[in-house]
Amino acid sequence: EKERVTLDIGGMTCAGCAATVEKALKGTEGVYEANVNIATEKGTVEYDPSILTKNDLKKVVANSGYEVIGFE
Ligand code: 9UX
Repeated sequence: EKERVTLDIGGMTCAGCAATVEKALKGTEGVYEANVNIATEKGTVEYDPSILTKNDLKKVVANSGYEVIGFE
């Protein structure tokens, strides 16, 4: 199973922040691929919904120091 979601991320101010969030997402079990863009302040994530929920992704972002403002 593979699902794709776009996260609206708040609190990132430079490319380093985006890299931190991306690394946290990529290192999470159940995440296949993650890309975080500082310019758009969005992240796209491909994940297995039988392992992770969207709310779990939100927690991963929060634990890395940033905030998911919404899902698209
Ligand atoms: Mo850039 Mo983000 O130096 O905390 S990594 S602002």
